[in-house]
Parts: sequence; structure tokens; C-alpha cells
Amino acid sequence: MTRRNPVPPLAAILATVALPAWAQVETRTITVSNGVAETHPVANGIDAMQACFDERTGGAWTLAAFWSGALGSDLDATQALRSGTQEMVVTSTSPLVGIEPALGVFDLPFLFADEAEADAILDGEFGTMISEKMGASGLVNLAYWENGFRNLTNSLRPVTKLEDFDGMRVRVMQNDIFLDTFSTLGANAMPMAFGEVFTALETGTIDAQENPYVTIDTSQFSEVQDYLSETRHAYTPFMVLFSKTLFDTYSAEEQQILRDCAMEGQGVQREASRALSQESLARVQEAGMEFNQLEPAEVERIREAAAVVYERASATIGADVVDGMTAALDELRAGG
Ligand code: TK8
Repeated sequence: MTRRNPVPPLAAILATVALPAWAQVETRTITVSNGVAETHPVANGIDAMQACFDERTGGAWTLAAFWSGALGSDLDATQALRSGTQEMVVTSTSPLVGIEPALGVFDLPFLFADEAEADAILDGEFGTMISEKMGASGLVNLAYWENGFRNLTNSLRPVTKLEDFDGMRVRVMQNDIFLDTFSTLGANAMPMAFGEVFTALETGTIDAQENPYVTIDTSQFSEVQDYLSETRHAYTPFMVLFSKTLFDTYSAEEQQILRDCAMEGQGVQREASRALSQESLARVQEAGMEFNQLEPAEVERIREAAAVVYERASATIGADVVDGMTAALDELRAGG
């Protein structure tokens, strides 16, 4: 930038700060936190987002990432966004149902059959409708990333059938639908923030927890759990949330950069999550976990036992939201 005398007006400074290829942006440090370790595919998404920022802002924006719940739980961090003291969080939807009950729709057991269905619903009209609800709570959802299909680990026995849940002390997220699902299956469900799970498993306060393979792997749960059973009982999305209070202080161009770069991160993050999933499964087995798949008939029995949760959760989630999801899935499965 060339300095002129006397001090030029602000508009002239702004005009000379940025090269034409770059947007007119403020210099910013954007704090982003999440509950997983830096080895988790969320880091691939954050790196991709930073690369996108570099390109679009000419290096004016820096993502300051905090891992393993260093800034608090998913819920604490989300509350910090709402009060405008933190910019961004990558969080599971499940702990946020107290803020936006409609998010509970993603917690319904055995909802999505595979990743393609999850992507189609989240990236389609239904996902947009849910994102738009977040504004009322002071949050902007920039993109859906992936936590993934959840599987059960425990220290008691391989889970091969419904009866194996009996009396098992299973940590669940702070979410009534998960609580109801695992209670219904016969487990002793104990809600707990993610940051407390490793220690609770280590000390034997709980027997079991459930999370996607990559989270089980990158959180070192293989050190404190013996059995891993492929239950795939739910798919949890990550939301890339931004503080609406802070978002509203950004220029329209800057807001677009946030959205575009979060979407660029989405592709990279989902790909990394899926690529790492089988690697993670292999790694935890090498670390000594005993892995089993369930007979399809046994999965069906578990699914049928849990189905009652849909009816009970519908009023809280909103019957319109549950019906909207069902209709979207029906349409998708019919090939529409
Ligand atoms: C990480 C969480 C976690 C979630 C949970 O912050 O709490 O079990 O699945 O992965 O979002």
C-alpha cells in the first residue's frame, strides 16, 4: 500500500489495501472450537476452510482452532456463540435440542440407511429448513459436516442381540431421544458431556458409549473399552455454526466467504471422514478391541424395539418436522 499525505479518507485506504482479486475484508481471527481431537477429520475440514479463506481474503482471516473441548462442551461453546463471545463451533446437533427442539429429528433411531441418504436430506430442502430455524436462537448454520453413523463400545460383552443391552450403563449425549432409545433397549442410560466420557469409562462409572469409528479411534476409547459392535443405530450430523450477533457485523461479501468456505470444508471433511472410517475400525482392532457385526434379523429386532421412540419424541421435535423428514425420505427412497 502506498501512503499519501495528508492521511487519505477511509474509502481510499480500503481501496488500496486489497488487491483486486481479493474481497474487501477486515483482518479477522475467527475462533472455532469442537469436542474432538485434532486427529479427527474435522481438522481436515478446518484446514480446507482456512485454505479457502487464504484464497478469498489474501491471508486476512485466520481460524484459531481449539480441540478436545478446550473451550467447553458443544453446548457451552454454542451458548458462547449466542452471546457473541465466540465466532464458530463445529458441533453435533444432539446436545443442542434444548436450544432448537427440531434438531431432535436427527436423533431418531435408525433414521438414515447410509451416508448418501444423510447427504441428500441435509443438503436438500429439509436441511435448509432446519438451518433457517437456527436464526431464531442467534445461530447461523454455515454447513452440515459429518460426525457419522454411531456404533456401540463397551467393557462387558459383544452386543449381538437386543438382550445384550440389559442393564448396561451406557453414556448417552445430553439428549432425551438418545436417553429414551437406550432406556427402551433395556440399558441404564446415563447422559453426560463428551469431555467426561473417557474418564468415566476408565474409572468404570459407565460400561459403554456410542460414537462413530473415527471418534472412537481419535478419542483413544480403545484404551478403556474392550468390545465394539456395529450397531449403526443413528447418524449424527455436525453443524458448522456461527454466532449470528457477530455474523451480522460482517459485510455481505464477508458473509458469503464464510458460507462458501464452510461448504468447501464440507466436501473435504466428509471425504476424510469416510476414508478414515474403515482405517479407524482397523486401528482400534489392532489396539485390542473385539469387533462384531450383528445378524440383520437381530438389527431388525433392535430397530423394532426402538421404533416406539418416534411416536414419543414427535411432539417435542414438532410433528410437522418429523412428517417433513418422513416425506423427504419416502420421496428419496422412491427415487424422486
Ligand atoms: C464431540 C461430540 C461427539 C458426540 C458425542 O464434541 O457427544 O458423543 O458424538 O463426537 O460432538
